[in-house]
Amino acid sequence: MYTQALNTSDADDRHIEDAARAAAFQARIDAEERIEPNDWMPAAYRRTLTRQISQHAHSEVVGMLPEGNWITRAPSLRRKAALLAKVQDECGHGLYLYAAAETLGASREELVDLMLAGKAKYSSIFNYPTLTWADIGVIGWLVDGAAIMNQIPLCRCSYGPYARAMIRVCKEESFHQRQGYEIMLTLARGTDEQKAMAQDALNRWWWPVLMMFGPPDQASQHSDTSTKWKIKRFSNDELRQKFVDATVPQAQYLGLTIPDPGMKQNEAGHWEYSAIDWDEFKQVLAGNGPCNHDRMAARRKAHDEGAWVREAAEAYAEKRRHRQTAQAAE
Ligand code: BYC
Repeated sequence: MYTQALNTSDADDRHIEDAARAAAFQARIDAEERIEPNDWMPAAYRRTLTRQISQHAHSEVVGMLPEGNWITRAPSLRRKAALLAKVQDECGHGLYLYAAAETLGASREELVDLMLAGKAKYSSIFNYPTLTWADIGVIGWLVDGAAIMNQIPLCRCSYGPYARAMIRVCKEESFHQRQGYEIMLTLARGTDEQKAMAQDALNRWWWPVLMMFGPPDQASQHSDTSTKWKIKRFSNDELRQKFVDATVPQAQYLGLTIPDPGMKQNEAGHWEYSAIDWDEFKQVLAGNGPCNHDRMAARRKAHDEGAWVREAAEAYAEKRRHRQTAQAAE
């Protein structure tokens, strides 16, 4: 009878131990301490970060496609060099992010395979086509502008490797945003035809860019836990509003019109925008956006064609390992 009272199973002990660790973990987060790869973390924290960081990495890599489409058609050597550098930067961002995700125990191969199998998401925005040169201006101005708004707070994310990767990414995104705005300024001050092209690109990209920030707060399933863990510092709607408020004066300076006739500034100075078509967002996430099929096909083709590079890198690493073992044995 007495022994029964003391008879807790290993599983119960583990449960108590995990609860104590989870409390200590949350206390570290609340104290603004950084969590590093070898620190204990709840499995759900590891899962949510692996999901977010890998989706972010996939977005950077898929995001090279719409702009890469214009490298050979950029209107001057200067534009070509800047665009080439920007697209290379996006590739670099993907690599830092896969490396950050790997510190959580998931290999880059397995994360990439999930994306290629259609099981991991990438940003909805990259499922829209780049029809004219003005789209390249709008992507830099608005897509990178939205990315900066979302990523600056991620520089203070609780997970060290992600937060540190974001610092460099944000610096580079800032160059991208200016590059895009300068293209828009040139077009907006150009001929009537160029100005019309700039306006048309703004009309097509405005609403998809607002969707980049994710579903409205009441429909955002991960926000509560990600906020508690200080992965997220602002909600999807808060960042969307900050972006709109920052962008309206930039559009005014360009002399372009935001395609939202119902938009008005409230007494607090915020720009109130009309309802977003969340059905379109859901369709794009479900694989039915204008370019989902093309983007996945292009990624799968690039992956298959890069198989020999991965094999060569493996063979070289193996050769180096052998050499090092042989040298150590001498
Ligand atoms: N597109 O609970 P929620 C770039 C998903 S690349 C697709 O609010 P969370 C650039 C979400 O994943 C910029 N899916 O989620 C590159 C979740 O689905 P799962 C990419 C979206 O994570 C090249 C579900 O909807 N930036 O800058 O709390 C050239 C519910 O959402 C989207 C990042 O990845 C979307 N737009 O918040 C130029 C930033 N939105 O996973 C530029 C890092 C939501 O349950 N990520 N979903 O199946 C984040 O900050 C957050 O993950 C989000 C979403 C704010 C995007």
